[in-house]
Amino acid sequence: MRKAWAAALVAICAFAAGIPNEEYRARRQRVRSELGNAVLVLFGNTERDVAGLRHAFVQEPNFYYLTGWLEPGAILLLTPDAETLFLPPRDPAAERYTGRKTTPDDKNATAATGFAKVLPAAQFEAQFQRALQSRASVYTLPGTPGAEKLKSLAPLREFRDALAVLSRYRAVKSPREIEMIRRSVDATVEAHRAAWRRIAPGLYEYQVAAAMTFAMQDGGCERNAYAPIVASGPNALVLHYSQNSRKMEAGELVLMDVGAECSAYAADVTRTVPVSGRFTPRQRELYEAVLGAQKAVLAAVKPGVIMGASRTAPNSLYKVAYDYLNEHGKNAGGKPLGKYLTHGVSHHVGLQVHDAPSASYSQPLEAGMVITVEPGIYIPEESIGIRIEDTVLVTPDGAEVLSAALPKEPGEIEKAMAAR
Ligand SMILES: [Mn+2]
Repeated sequence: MRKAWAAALVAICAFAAGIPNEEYRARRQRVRSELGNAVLVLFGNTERDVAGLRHAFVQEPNFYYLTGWLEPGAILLLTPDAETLFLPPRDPAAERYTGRKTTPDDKNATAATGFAKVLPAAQFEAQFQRALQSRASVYTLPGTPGAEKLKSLAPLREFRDALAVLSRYRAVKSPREIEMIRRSVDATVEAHRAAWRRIAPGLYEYQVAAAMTFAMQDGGCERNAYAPIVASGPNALVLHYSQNSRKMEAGELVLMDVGAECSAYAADVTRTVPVSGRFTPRQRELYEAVLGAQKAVLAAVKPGVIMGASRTAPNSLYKVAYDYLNEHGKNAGGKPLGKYLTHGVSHHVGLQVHDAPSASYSQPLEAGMVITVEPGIYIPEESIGIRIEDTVLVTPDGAEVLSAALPKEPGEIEKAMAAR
């Protein structure tokens, strides 16, 4: 049964892997139509930037969003009336280590890249200068080595932030992107279920992370979308804890913030469960407060609302969570819980787990955005951290919880863990 499910997911992932070249071309066309009197240059990652013995090569996400191109060292030049992809020359020594790469004189370069014009990277500078002759400004990713290089080539031009523009586009997902994210979320839900089957007093956090990573990759996803957080007991107070080196004890909670990346798209899901399978009364009380806050936020998600980055931002998801926590539950001294909400409750999810990184927290939500809903409380005096996070699609009239298949009611979690 499980095998069949996994095989089906692999098949779906293989299908979904093909966002067709036409969709990337349409994205570039949209950017070009809004360039005005500017050009846009994006540098893909090089193997030197990101690959090594510890990490596999990953593409720069903005470059990937506009090209779908996964090979290293490429450069994208967009003008209002043309688009060009520049590829590096053949490097037989490097190819012995990392495999054959496409070059501009390969017969299939146009079909493989989806660009009518593919040129050697050595021609980039001349083409860039020519494109700039009649144009005033350059969009690129600020603060990158590429941006510094462009500034030295065009010191008198105005430089603009391409990340701001592309984050705005990237925040609203296409139907195909939403399908990809659904696959990643489904595999992530299976990973959490696998963790629940494995968790027990005496087990190390990395053993739970291993069970989750196995389930995701076995389910057709290439990798974790981010370093898995398996935080037992006091480690749950550390928001991005990733050592995963502690032995879990009976009576503690374990927080798992773990998500798959399938065909380049991330999922982001957190559950907090009891190590020995049953919440203590106090754990359950605090858990119910977070769960209530999470449901209140989910009920508030719809177009027009903002995520918000402060406790007072009006019409914001943040304020909904903060207010709920202040009205439900108390700390050991009888004070409200709101002050223990120490991070944002939402962010975009997509090609990156924190997607569209430059998108504003005060930008109104739109249908087609995919965000997290993840309130949490972190109470050092009680050595307890609880976060509940779902990946959510904003719909025309509300929200669809993509990770709804993963239980979060305390009774359901206890039941699932008792059934092992
Ligand atoms: Mn998150």
